[in-house]
Formats: sequence, structure tokens, C-alpha cells
Amino acid sequence: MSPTITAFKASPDRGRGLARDMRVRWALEEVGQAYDVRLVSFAEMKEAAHLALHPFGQIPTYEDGDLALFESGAIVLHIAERHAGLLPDEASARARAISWMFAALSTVEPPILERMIAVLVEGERPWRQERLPLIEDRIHTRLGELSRRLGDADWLDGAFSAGDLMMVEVLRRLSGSGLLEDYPNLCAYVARGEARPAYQRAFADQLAVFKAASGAG
Ligand code: GTB
Repeated sequence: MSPTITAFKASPDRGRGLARDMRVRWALEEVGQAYDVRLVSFAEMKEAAHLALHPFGQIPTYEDGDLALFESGAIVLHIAERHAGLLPDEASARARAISWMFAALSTVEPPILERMIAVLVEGERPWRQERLPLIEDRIHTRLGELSRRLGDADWLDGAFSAGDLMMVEVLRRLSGSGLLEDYPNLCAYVARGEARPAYQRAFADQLAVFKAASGAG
């Protein structure tokens, strides 16, 4: 039996692959694991059946047999640990790749998420004009540090890993902000991730969901 993940029935990102099911889809594609998708509306996410899977009523979730997981990081780590292709075999390299996953989620993503909230949710609030530059300074600090560490390497620590998958996914959330463009090596890094066939398949699949929901064909 294939695992089942959940995703938005109608993603507010209009098929740009910015919701967090995208990182799970990409991981599953990288390891060659077929999967099913159950689409949920915003209302369904808050109903008891979904809350039993996800205590915060969000997507993505992951079900495989009697295992049910939530949190995109935990799901990607689970996939990476059970299949070859996303984590190195050697123990220290494997631990470092996992460090990069955590770095993406708990060091780089938070200020990026704060910016998304400030722009998309708090857009009309009086503090926005003052708050946005402060958030963007914090993002620049992280991007500068990451850019220096990556240098001219293709990936963060040797071969492509779940750490890169997660970091590319987090950096993609800056698309349209203009912030990443100050760091050509990070732009090239994201483009390398997006060029991977597994990424392309995952992106096409989530776009097809949006097109079907919006009648765009
Ligand atoms: N920490 C959790 C994880 O990593 O899995 C966060 C999960 C999460 O934030 N899920 C969001 C959700 O279900 C979807 S991805 N939100 C509904 C709710 O909380 O009620 C976040 C997201 C949403 C929309 C866009 N967008 O439109 O661009 C991008 C990202």
C-alpha cells in the first residue's frame, strides 16, 4: 500500500508549490515512493477526522498503514530514513544532513514566515511599515550566512540530501520578494533544486490539483 498525504483542495498559492505538501511530495519523488493524495478544504482540516491526524488542523499529514504523522519536517525525515537517496549512509554525514534540515526549519524559515505573515495577513496593520524592514534585516542576516557557507558548492554538505531539499523549499518561499536576488549563489542553488526531475514531478502534480480545482484545465 502506498502512503497517503494530505494537501489543500484549493491552495491559496495558486499552484506555485509554496504550501508544505510540496516538500513531502518532492521527498517521495526523490526516493521513488508512489503515494496517494487526499485533498482537504479549510473546513475539513478543522473537522474531527482531520484533527485526529493533525492536532493543529493543518496540512500536510502522512499515513502509512497504522502510522500517522504530521509536521512536514518529521514526515520528510521519516521518508529519508526509510528509503535510500536522501540521507548519506555514513553516520556523521547523515547527522550533518539532518542538522541542515533543522537549520532550514528552525533557523532560516522563521523570519521568512514572519515576513509572509506581515505581508499577507497583517498587510493593513499600522505597524507594517516599521516592522517589515526589521524582518527583512533578519532574513538578510540568515541569507548572508547561508550564502557564505554554501560558497560555490552545489549543495550544503556533499551530495544532495534532505537538508538541501528542505533548505531549497524554505528559500522558495521568498519568491517574488526580491530578497534572494542579492545572493546569486543561493538563487543558483534554488534553481538546481528546482531542476531536479523529482522536484519537477512533484511541482507538476500539485499544479494539476490547482488547475483542476480552478477549472484552468
Ligand atoms: N509546521 C507545520 C509543517 O511544517 O508541517 C506547518 C504546517 C502549515 O503551516 N500548514 C499550512 C496549513 O495547513 C499550509 S502550508 N494552513 C491552514 C491552517 O493553518 O489553517 C503554509 C502555506 C499556506 C499558504 C501559502 N501560500 O498561499 O503561499 C504558503 C504556505
